[in-house]
Amino acid sequence: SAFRKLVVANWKMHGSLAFNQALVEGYLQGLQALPQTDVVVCVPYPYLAQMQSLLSGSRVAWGAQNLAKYEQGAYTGEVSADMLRDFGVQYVIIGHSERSTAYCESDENIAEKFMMAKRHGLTPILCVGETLLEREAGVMERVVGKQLETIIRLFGGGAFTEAIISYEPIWAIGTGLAATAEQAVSMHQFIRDTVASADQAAAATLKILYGGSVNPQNAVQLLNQKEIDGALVGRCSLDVEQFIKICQASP
Ligand code: G2H
Repeated sequence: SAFRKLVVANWKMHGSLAFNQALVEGYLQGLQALPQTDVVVCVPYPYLAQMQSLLSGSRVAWGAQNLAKYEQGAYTGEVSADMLRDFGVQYVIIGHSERSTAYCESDENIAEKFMMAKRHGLTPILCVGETLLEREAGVMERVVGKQLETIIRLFGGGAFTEAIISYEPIWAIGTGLAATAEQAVSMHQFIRDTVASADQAAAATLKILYGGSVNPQNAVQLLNQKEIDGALVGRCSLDVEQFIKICQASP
């Protein structure tokens, strides 16, 4: 598509003040030679203030890895969209499978969080994807389609305007086994078509990333596909050299 490639780091539950500072300073230095790539770093909540102080005015934006589906109230342990905005957050990962499995998030819950992000001017990075069993049974499009349809049914296809979807096949997450470019391209086309049949204009503004064991080797193939607008990178985002190589792989 016509977008600049976007590489999103998902640190998951890793980091410390000292580790993070070295890592983002490394990112900023490495990115000087790579003006063609946009970068976002999604960090654990306690480090958002650190990102705001290290990255304000730089070309790297920062994001969170989850948010509450409520505005405010008696929800112990939850963090609201307004709170994220207080720390300059622009992006938020929604519905990562590590959350939907471990914390039993339903498609409806995820849809509500997605809209909460949008209502507060945050760009949602919605994760969708199938398990290995579902792929082997040939129902991966049905599974991903249902994840998208939940949002379309509740809020309409226009909800995807300027949103980001990350296709993350669950069998590829943290396993070292990434999807092939062919598998990813085919699902990315399905995702854009599904959104387009609900809202053509919204589909044209939607970025679709690939996530799941992206590394410097497979990034070249993946990021050079026109259907793949970027990558969501877990493990390899924790190492400056590997992360910069992945950014370098984008045309
Ligand atoms: C998929 C991905 C980023 P990893 O979860 O969200 O992680 O690159 O470690 O597979």
